Amino acid sequence: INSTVAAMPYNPTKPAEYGHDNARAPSEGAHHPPASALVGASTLAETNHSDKTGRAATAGRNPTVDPLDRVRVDATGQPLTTNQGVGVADNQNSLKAGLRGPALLKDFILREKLTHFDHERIPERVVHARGSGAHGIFECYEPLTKLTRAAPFQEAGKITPVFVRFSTVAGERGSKDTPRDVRGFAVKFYTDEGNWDLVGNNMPVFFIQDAMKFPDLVHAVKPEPHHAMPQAASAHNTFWDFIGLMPESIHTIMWLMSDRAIPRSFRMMQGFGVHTFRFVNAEGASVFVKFHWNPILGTHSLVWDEAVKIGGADPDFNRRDLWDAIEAGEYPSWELGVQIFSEEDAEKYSFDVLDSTKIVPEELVPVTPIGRMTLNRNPDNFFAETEQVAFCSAHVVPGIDFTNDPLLAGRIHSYVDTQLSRLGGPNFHEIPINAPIAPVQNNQRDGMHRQAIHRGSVSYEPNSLAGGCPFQTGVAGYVPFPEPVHQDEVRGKPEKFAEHFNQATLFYESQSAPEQAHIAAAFRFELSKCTVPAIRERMVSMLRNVSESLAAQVAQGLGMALPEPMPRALANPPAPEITRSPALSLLARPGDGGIRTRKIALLVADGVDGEAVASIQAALLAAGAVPRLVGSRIGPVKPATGDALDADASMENEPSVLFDALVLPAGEAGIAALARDGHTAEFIKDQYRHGKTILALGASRSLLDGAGIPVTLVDGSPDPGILVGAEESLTSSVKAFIEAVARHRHPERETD
Ligand code: HDE
Repeated sequence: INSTVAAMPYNPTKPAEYGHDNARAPSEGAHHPPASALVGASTLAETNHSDKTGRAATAGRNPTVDPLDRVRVDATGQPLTTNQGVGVADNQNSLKAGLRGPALLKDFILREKLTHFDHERIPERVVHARGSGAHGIFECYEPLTKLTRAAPFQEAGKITPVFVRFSTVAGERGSKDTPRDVRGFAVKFYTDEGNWDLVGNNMPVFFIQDAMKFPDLVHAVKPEPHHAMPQAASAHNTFWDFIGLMPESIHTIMWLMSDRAIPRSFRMMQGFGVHTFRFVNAEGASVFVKFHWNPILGTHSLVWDEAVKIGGADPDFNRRDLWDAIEAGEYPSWELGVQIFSEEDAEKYSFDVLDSTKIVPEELVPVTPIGRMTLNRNPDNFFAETEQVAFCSAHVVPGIDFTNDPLLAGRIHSYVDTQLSRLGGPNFHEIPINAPIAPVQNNQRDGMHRQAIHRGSVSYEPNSLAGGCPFQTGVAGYVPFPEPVHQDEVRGKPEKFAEHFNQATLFYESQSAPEQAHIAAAFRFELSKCTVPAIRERMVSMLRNVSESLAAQVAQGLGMALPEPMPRALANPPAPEITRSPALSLLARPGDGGIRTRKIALLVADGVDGEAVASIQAALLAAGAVPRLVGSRIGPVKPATGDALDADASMENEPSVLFDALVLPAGEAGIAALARDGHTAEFIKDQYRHGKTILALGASRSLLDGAGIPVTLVDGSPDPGILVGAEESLTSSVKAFIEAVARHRHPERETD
């Protein structure tokens, strides 16, 4: 081949990219072949073996690896080919009639390459366009055979593979991770009896009660159609115009204005099935069930100013966090909990369990943990897996059934329908990430992109020519719960659906003081972006039915007089069962009390006390955190004591908002050098403003003073998140620091 290439009429003064003899080609070994999916389970990332970002992933096999192996492609050591498998001799130059002549139409290799490229994009999801996915497993705690015959819940220890996709809702595919928004939490269980998709959100309630209103809701929140602004934001006229006219949305709006709408991490948010579903057991008996995912790391949020700044510093903040944690072997995990109640109990509640704008308070029906999900493998290819995965509320398995929630009914239709245009036809179930591990046999045939090659002459049932196969399963397959239906056809809503405010009040009253303050601030921010005064007024009049104090704060924040309360649809609404639900506050969800995977900045400069830096770094690594040495620039740092340090981040490329906590070093010369850099005070101020823990060692207290940071709260008591430690008592200072970081944030510091 080489001699043929050499004989070709190259322009001798302008050889192909790598030269005639490939002299400038990357040498063998200079590229990084992916770890073979067939041999081990670890995936490739430059951070995989870095103690700066955690520990190396442990090798382990995920059950979903096996079925997908048949389609995984690894080009290591392989020649380049066309899609027809023809070797490509030259991937640099199109075919021309002479070196300066016209390109030739018969260059099928160029045309195939460009044609494929022209069609690389597919339509993004109409909602939830931006998302991040991962593979994992679900493990059942105890058999639930009394309640359901659903395959994942039949035996203690039973493992079911899953694929999960987290998402924002309103933003486009390339938008940022940190807008104020609901987050999607969609789980595909590849069960032995077919795929079950639990397509949930990180909030337990939804804006509307009936699928009829979904397109209106989405049109209202998406960028306004005349100028396509704002991107990934609800703070604009059309959204609040719609909400003000839809009092049923107010409960979900309270969640949306709370810190739940700006999660610190996908790994630190709850998930909810939202609707009431049914469990059905082998005898056909049914109970109502609501699904809850509770993260082992606790439920934690950003604060708004931080979320806004992260949007610029790292728009992939949540995506990177999930990816890095899994690469580092810090597999995130959630407990699946269920609330189980009977139809008779449900009849008695003050709200309707078919209304997706209502929760069933945990104080009324406790959440029982039934299993644990762990995400332990990143996708190999974002498009093939995360983009092409198709979730669908209609994907249920025997043992799981629907209720008459009118929102759910619309979803059962919508998800299949949307894939027809998004994934280009009715065979999207054959795309590897969507294919069940349970065998698929039926008489559906043909259509775009059909993969299966069906054999034989029979594609109908009943048949005798194929011996009646594939045959109906009878009760072994999916049998719907025989819910009796005998009513007139009407367009309308049940009476209890008309009560909108009890649970909005319950949510607000159950929050801690800082959480309530954040809700008021969020309303103030969002409504201040509405340019039509009547829209602001309508919202504040609605808030008067939730909380007079909240309405007054928001009105004050908007510089407006309090309007009359909005008339209620029900003059005498049913009294709520409870008026406080501690479970609704983030304070109820601290997690396991550790600091695993928390990113901690250790500021460094020439002249810092290197021994202290190294020892803190080691202690934080031992606690499972991710300490990073952050300098004025990246690269080597000469400490006053100890070994040379290597700053792997700078205050410019990894600003303060990307870290959960901060350590200021000891060492006079180093402190002086940091004080000379204008970024230092900004870095410290943002840590402080966002309620994070700061440890100031030795003389670095002067950096706090320089940034105007007090070490006490406004009432004069010590700030529990500001620790000033002497170098001699390093061990106890670091211990206190770790405990303070585990509290996530110190909201007592906040003044608005
Ligand atoms: Fe969705 N929703 N939705 N939704 N939804 C979609 O399906 C829809 C609703 C949720 O990561 C779409 O494949 C209707 C509630 C998630 O791929 C679409 C209604 C909840 C995801 C659709 C709702 C959700 C979607 C867009 C009201 C929480 C992302 C692309 C009747 C329980 C899944 C797609 C993923 C995606 C329709 C309301 C969660 C258009 C009609 C309530 C997590 O089919």
